[in-house]
Amino acid sequence: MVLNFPASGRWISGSGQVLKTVNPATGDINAEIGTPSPEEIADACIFAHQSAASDSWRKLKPHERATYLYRISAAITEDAEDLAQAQMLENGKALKECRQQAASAAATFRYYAAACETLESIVPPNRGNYLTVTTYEPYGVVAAITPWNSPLTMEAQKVAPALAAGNAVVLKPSEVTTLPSLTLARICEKAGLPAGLLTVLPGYGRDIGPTLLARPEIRMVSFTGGTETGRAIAGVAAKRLIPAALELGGKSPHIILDDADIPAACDGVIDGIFEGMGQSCVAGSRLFVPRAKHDQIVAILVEKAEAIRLGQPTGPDTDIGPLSSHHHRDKVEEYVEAARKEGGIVATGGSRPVGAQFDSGAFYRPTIITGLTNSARVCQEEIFGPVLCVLPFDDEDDLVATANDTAFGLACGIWTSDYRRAWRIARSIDAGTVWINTYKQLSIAAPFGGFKESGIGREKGLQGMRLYQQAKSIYFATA
Ligand code: TXE
Repeated sequence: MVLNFPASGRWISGSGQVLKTVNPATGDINAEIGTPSPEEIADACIFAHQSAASDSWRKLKPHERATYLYRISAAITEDAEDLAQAQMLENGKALKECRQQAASAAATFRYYAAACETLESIVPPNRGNYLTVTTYEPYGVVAAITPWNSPLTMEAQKVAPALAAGNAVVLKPSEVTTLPSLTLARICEKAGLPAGLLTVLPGYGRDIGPTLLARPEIRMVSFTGGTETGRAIAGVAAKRLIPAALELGGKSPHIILDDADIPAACDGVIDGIFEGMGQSCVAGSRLFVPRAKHDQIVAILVEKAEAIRLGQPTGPDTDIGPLSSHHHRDKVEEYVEAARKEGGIVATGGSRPVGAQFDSGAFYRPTIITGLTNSARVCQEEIFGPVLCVLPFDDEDDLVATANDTAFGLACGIWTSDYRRAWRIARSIDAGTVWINTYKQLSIAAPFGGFKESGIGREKGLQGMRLYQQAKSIYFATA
């Protein structure tokens, strides 16, 4: 049975080529999903535009719009297991992590419902006989283009604030993970969200993306994915003069200073790279350690990496599942081979796990590489897999210069018992997020995004709602 998708106010089968999604843990087909033709994309965008412009959405007071978001949040909580299973089937993340992400999606809708009710317009200081009120208006229709690594959280992070801001959303999920987006759309419908405010267009980026972004109804695009795709989308947005928010890749430095609590730091490093199989934009993939402590730290990390339990995502004892696709595993393997050729020493991992349960899945062992310098290809390019490179440093200046010597600037972790050093280094690192004595803690209330080639714009927090609005200043004469 081919699954339908919500477009133009109903669930349609689409006349594009049918998309098949694959379970990366087993190689089995999960689903066959319809995709839209260019005409159906056009119709869906026109319908979304009408829905955004209709009085029943455009003229709602923010606290009235909030009620929809509260209801979606409650409906996500009710159907959280469906969302978690849908994501697990398609990207192979351990079920327990998928469940946490479904809960986080519900919290995101709740947060933006509250933001809707509390965000204020501005009355700027008055410089003459007039009163100015700055209001924030929606763009109309926003395109949200999302990746496969964490669709549950990333889609909530775009859809919730864009709706809260008064827009309609046309969501283009990754071709690898469409089921979670269809599940979210069902949940929104069940929660009473009016038709046309959330459209889902399944399909390959190269097929859907150019047609979608060329549509005049699309007035803003919010993208999360790889840097090269982001660059292409920015090019289209520049030609059309529409804003593009881009959350892209990373090659984040994770730093252990000589005064750190080493066992705690090593736990943080292991989670920071191997949780979710390293398929996280903020994965701490370059570890900087004091030269004198290099061997001691590597020995601890190897022991911890070898204790990680790989397995089927449904397994109650599974820490990490497979990579999200067999194709992606090939890419990770190529990177490890490239590291070997450049003189890298594989301290652990560097191969597929052996055993019947791993035979047909896209599994790969957590891998730690030493003996390279920061200029090696694996230290410069985003692998997006379970591969950690350990790099020794000599002093703070050398550390900061080398940590910043990358095209990316997404995140950084620092482990130290000296808060002054933590502050100094945190301020010197080019990154949108810095963690001190923790890693990968993320709050919906704090802005998130990248420096340099890691992106443009900030999602999350109150700015994450303003991202989907444009300021308008209205002047009233007072004399
Ligand atoms: O990403 P793409 P891919 C990085 C990571 C990964 C690499 C490639 O390094 O190995 O990117 O992954 C849609 N117009 N990240 O190929 O292509 C596509 O269909 C419009 C980092 O999966 O960026 C999908 O919905 N859309 C990352 C989305 O873009 C297009 C998360 C992301 O896919 C398009 C994922 C086009 N021309 C990968 N081409 C992060 N920052 O978290 C593709 N798409």
